[in-house]
Amino acid sequence: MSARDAAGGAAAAGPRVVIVGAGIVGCALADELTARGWTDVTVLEQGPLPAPGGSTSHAPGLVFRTSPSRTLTAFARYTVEKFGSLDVDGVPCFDPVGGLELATTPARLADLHRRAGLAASWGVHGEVVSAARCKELWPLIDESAVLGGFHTPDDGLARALPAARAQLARAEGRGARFLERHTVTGIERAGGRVTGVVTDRGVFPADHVVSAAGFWGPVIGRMAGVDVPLQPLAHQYARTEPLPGLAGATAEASRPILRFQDRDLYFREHTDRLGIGSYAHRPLPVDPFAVPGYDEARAGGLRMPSSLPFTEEDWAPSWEDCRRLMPALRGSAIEEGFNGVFSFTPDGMPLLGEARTLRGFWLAEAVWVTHSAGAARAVAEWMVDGRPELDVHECDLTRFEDAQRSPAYVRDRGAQQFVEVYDVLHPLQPMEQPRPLRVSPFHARQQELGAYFLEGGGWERPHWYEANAPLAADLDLPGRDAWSALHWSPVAAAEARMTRERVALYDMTPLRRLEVTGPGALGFLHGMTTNNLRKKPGAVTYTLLLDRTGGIRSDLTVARLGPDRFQVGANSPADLDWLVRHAPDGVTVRDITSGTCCVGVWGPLARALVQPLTRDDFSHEGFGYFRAKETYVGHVPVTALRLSYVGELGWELYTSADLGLRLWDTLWEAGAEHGVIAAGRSAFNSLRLEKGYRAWGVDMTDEHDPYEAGVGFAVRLDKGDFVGREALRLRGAPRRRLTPLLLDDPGAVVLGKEPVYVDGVPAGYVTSAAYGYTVGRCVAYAWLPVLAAGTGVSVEYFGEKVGATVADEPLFDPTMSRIRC
Ligand code: FAD
Ligand code: THG
Repeated sequence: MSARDAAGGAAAAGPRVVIVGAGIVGCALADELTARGWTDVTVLEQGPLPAPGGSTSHAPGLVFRTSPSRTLTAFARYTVEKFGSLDVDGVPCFDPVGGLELATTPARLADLHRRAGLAASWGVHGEVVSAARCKELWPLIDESAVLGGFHTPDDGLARALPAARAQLARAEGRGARFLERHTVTGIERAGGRVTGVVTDRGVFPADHVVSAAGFWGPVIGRMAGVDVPLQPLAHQYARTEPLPGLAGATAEASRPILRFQDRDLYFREHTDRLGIGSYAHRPLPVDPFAVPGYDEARAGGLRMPSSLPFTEEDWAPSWEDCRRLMPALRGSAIEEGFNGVFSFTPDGMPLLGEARTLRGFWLAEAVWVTHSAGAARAVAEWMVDGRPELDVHECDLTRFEDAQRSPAYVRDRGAQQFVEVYDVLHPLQPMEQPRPLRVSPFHARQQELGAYFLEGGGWERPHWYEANAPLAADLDLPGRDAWSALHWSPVAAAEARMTRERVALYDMTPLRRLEVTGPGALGFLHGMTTNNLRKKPGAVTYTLLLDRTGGIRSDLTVARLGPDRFQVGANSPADLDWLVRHAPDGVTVRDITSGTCCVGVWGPLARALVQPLTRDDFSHEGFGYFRAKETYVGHVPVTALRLSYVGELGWELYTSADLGLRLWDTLWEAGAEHGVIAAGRSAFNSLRLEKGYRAWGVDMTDEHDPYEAGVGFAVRLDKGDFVGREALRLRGAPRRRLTPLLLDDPGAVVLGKEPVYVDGVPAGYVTSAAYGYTVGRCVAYAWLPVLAAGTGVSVEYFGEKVGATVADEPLFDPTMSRIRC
């Protein structure tokens, strides 16, 4: 008899769920699942309850909601809302003391304005305040050291352990079981599904298992054969002795939680003491496999597994910084400190979702207290309803490529995330290590041309080529502020112009390619996507993957290369995951990105360049728009697709990786007489925005339907059934739209994520933006209420309001005369 049967109990509803770990995440998830009627929930915890010894047990609980990630901010907003409604014995689980981020350098002050913009975009109230106001809010600081601050009055302190207890109690009230001192030692599986969880005290059968084991995630993952790409690192937290400046305090805290990012420090009150956290020290990685569970006998209730001895030598410089910021600390000392362990992922985002390789095995890992309720709600919705309400693609555990899950990568990137946690990071800021990781076969040529590489998905991606600098010499471009000039060059403008006027080669290798084959492939893809795919081989179709509610999971190009053979141009690894999950027997879905490469040959002279290299007819009549051919270019077998994300005549040419360099050289040599150039992503992004082509994951996500996102043209409701069709039928008229804006001032630039004001009120946010070199204005797409073309709005950029006007789209070549020729 299993432990579960032995427990017996009341009839529980829903599938059998076992959650590993009763930290803040496990408790929140049990609460959210049982609230949705899944009450057969068992939470297994190796430590003693209610303080089992994980990261939650001593998290100081600062909740700053503002983040560049809209998803993380939404998670945090829900945490604040939820904890605000919870209490334990009358003590509320959230204390809205507010938040204050300080600037001591001009660059930081500018960044605080940018963060204020992010806050406005994501619905968080905050304002940039003077040094004097900072002093008023935090009397201990030396006003002369501070230039200003960002004050968010509704941020505050989460009481992490009480919040866990309150959610635990509520879940228990609905039938969940929390079993302490149960150490999970194995995950049972059969036929690609989880079937149960093994502990030192018996086996628990399960239909779903969620690892909420915090920084022990990789240990549980190994039991399930699933990579859990997180790196535990220790981080210093110390408390001062009682401070005269806080004498007489009765409340646990009354001043805002405080961040001093210029010195990688944060502060909170503990009644008459200060608690200080530091990210200033060297990364202190911890091997999760070497951290034992909680052993009360040995620990005497004090040393929890997530709390390592304080290292004085790492603390010393930070203590100096603290005393400079708060002179009152000069006469005081640290009373206690520890090095607390928690999780860092390669990109700093949580790991949520179901493993592709093991059905029913879920992760809810690398989640801060700040995001815990929101993340748990998303996972619960995902499990119960099949999808979260909120777009969580940035947290989806499938986002990492194979090359991004090696222990070495996870260790290096995790450490880097620790170092950068408070840095001012440009949206294009590339990772420094490990580089180069993935390179296309054209890499050597790109280096020769002086490519300025940035990194995405592990790929080295040229943003422009210094070799083209002479072409930029005579361009008359508006100047840029320092921020928008970072990772940008006027050479991009020249590359854009050459693409519109002559011909350019674009490395499209990182564009994800899937091969879908088998007798049922056509029916499968037709039923999974919105457009009509029942066309003869040789057709290419732009189509959408929707979820059941009609939200956009991706936009694809589907090339029918043979009766049962398709090449799909996709976006994120989640597309592969989604198609593999749904593929019936006899249909094979394979990611062929790594073994192949792609070069885009685009511009009015593209045909003149390519035609002499092939015996096939590349005329408009012989090779129409959105058609595919398998042919040869010089010595190289290629699949050619006639389409263009930059809005010019031309082809995407695909071949196997081994022949890539030969393909590039062939095109380069033939292009010499046409003045061919290599062009980078900076030009590419500008050109696609002028053309109004959406980027999935930035401009549109599964929170949006095709009509409001402006891709309704790819939906054929009359084609027969497809995923999302019924939901689309029921959708009303759009109340918001992905709206093209042109900034009024030809010299103004925004970069994305800025708030947009209509009639002076925040009404939406910019998704992507780039200077449109052909239209001579910055193009910005924004989610806004439905507005007529010509409406004036404003975009906030570093605290300044920039005028913009709703435009008609596309801004460039509405008659398609450049492409269909
Ligand atoms: P945990 O709380 O670690 O819970 C995981 C549980 O799983 C543990 O109780 C563990 O015992 C159990 N478990 C593991 N393996 C097994 C097994 N094999 N069998 C059974 N049970 C198992 N976050 C903020 O938002 N704001 C802050 O100010 C903040 N400051 C921090 C300061 C410090 C010093 C530290 C260490 C962390 C801080 N964090 C902060 C981060 C935050 O504490 C964590 O991200 C969060 O608590 C993680 O919660 P969790 O439930 O995922 O993990
Ligand atoms: N190339 C290929 N596949 C892709 C992309 C790509 N898949 C992912 C992503 N990029 C898809 N995005 C687009 C967006 C627009 C177009 C192509 C891919 C496009 N649209 C035309 C338009 O809207 O006018 C044509 C639409 C139609 O005729 O249906 O070209 O870059 N291979």
